[in-house]
Amino acid sequence: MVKVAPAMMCADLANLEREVRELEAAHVDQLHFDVMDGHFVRNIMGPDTMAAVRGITGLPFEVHLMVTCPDDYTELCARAGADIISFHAEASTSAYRTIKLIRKVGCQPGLVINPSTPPCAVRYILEDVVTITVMTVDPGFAGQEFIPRMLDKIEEVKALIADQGLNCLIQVDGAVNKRTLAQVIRAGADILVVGASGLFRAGQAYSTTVEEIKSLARSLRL
Ligand code: S6P
Ligand code: MG
Repeated sequence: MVKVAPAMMCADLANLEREVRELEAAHVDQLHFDVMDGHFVRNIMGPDTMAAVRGITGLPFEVHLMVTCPDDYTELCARAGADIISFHAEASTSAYRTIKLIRKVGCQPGLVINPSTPPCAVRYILEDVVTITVMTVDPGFAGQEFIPRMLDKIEEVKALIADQGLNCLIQVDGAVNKRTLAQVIRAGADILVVGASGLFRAGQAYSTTVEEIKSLARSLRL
């Protein structure tokens, strides 16, 4: 079953508890928190929002580290309530060490690749992570245009996982919405990060959107 992971930077931050209750009622699978250092990407956002939300929900949390030094953030994110910590292949110069640090703080590791990074970048790390996130926009901001060439990359990552007989899940992040959803699911996405256009500003109840996504996934995967 395809999982739905709302990108919380797109939620109404002035009404966060109400947002979280509506997402729980819509049966989302986990929450996606973007953390950005203003260096790896131009935007800035720390883990404080995640820590605040940890106090009000038992949903699994994944943190997407868009930072130059992921090793410096593992403990901070674990303390703020992360379950999965995802870091960028382009940022970590010592990915195996980063993975060890993430496990040491009691979290599960995930790897993220930018649109211009080839799928072979995940080849020697697949068995050590629980998710590979394929970015379908350049990281840093919500509301960008989907990059269609990424569909091939999702398929290629899927094939690499199958070749090695692994259970690692593919997450897709960036402009996943009504226009792109079916292609992303067909290409092999297991977890969909949905943000502005895909959920929070889709103009309908979150429960309707989540149900639409899940029933589309069921029909495409039958
Ligand atoms: C983008 C960030 C994402 C966005 C997400 C939602 O740098 O990693 O997680 O929050 O993509 O935005 P949208 O509007 O692209 O769906
Ligand atoms: Mg993200």
